[in-house]
Amino acid sequence: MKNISNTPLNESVICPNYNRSRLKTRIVHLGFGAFHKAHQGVFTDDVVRTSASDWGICEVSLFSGQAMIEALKAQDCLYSVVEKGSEATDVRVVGIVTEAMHPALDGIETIIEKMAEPQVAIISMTVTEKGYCVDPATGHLDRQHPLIAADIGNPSEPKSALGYIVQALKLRRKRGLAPFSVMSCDNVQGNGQVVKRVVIDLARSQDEALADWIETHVTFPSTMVDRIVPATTEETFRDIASRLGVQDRCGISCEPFRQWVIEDHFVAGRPEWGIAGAQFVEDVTPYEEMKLRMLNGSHSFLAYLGYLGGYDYISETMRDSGYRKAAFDMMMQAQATSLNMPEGTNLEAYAELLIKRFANPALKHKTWQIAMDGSQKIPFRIGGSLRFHLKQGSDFRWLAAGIAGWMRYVAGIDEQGQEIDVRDPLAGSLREICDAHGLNVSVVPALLSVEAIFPPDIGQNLRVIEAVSTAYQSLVEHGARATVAAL
Ligand code: NAI
Ligand code: CS2
Repeated sequence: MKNISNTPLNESVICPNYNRSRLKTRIVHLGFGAFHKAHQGVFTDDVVRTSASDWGICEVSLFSGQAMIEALKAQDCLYSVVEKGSEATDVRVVGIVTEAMHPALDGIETIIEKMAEPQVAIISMTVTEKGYCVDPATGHLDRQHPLIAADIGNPSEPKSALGYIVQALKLRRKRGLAPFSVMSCDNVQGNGQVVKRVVIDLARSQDEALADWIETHVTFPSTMVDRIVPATTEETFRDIASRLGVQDRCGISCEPFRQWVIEDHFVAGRPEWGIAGAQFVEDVTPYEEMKLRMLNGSHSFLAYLGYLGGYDYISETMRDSGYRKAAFDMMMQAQATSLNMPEGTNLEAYAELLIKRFANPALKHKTWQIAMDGSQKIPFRIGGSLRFHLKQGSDFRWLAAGIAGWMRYVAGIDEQGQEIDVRDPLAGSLREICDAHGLNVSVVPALLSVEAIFPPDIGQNLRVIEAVSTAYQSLVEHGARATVAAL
């Protein structure tokens, strides 16, 4: 079958300018999804394009994505990235993937053996916020989580990403091999510390000595990652095919902007990602907080209130002056004020750039996509800044409106009475709470009592209950557009 590896591509396509046979699998990535392809894949490709780097990646998907891995194998592990600016579009083929695996195609053992190969130095991951199986009450591993319960019962045939990592480390230790570093690239606050905690918790459930060895020898650098990469649709695939000259079911389309800030703690080396624009720092916390609060926080705000206001895409919300102004005010007044940034950081310029990026009409980023998994996202995006304002006694009306928008959204019925397809690990229990109250403001304290999302210092705070109730009441009486305009 004609594909990207065996068909001449359109002349303007940028193809690998290096001999791919020099690449070795030195990274195994878990979660070959939209974001990884357009972010870590592109950074690593840039390093190989401009240096003698031999860092290649074995791509693994553990759950969904079997067809994607099959397609990748069938096209010699090449895939395309279309970078869509407001004016120009660039198309490139990424060549750094050396292998592709899925448990249903290759078997669990093959993947663990790959991770345990001596030259593998980094296990990186984009497994979504929920892939870390954290118990929000303790910050430790949720042992009741179905994937984790299964892994504890049968460690040699893991299901969770964490289970694969523990098994691979166990093999390395047994064979006297050096450890690797584990690098999370998910939008999780303190992603390195989080994955460290849950990996060690899982290891400890099997073998104390293994857990101690991991604690001492494995590093878990935290990262701040940024690039807006909407999920692909049939329209995206048609667009990619017309630009390439051939179909690519592994292709992805994204914005031109990309940013990566990484803690430089790698036990077995790393690619020179700095060549490609990554920034190495001692502590990524301020950058992570900046991005999670200013970008992702306002994204969630726009997603819930935009969806309710009848907007399918983020760029549409930016054409509504009320939403555009509210998003900027939220960034500057609710989020930027809560940050403690290194000297010289210009948060106003950052906010202005975010508004421009959100407005990019070439990106079809669905409000519905960003609205997904709100229970996992809200704590990082809104929780920290809300705490800051409660302590300062300052104004947090944008945060309250965002939470109220989420509450109105998870009720599952939109402003026109149409069903909303709410995707969230807690969707069922949230819907039960909403159904018991109807579209009544009494639902606000009930939802604020869900401690997995709102710890008691937030959920039981009277100022929070009052501000969210006011915003919720406005949403029910006047709708999302009027509520946002009035902010
Ligand atoms: P995606 O849906 O295209 O890919 C998700 C990947 O995660 C798939 O390979 C899937 O198999 C895997 N996965 C899902 N649940 C899992 C679980 N419980 N355990 C192990 N693997 C699991 O999503 P996309 O766009 O690649 O986003 C993934 C994550 O990347 C996001 O949740 C976010 O944390 C981060 N991210 C995404 C950005 C974007 O604009 N798309 C930008 C910055 C970060
Ligand atoms: C978005 C993010 O889906 C979401 O929740 O807020 O994926 C966002 O596009 C990225 O973090 C941008 O880097």
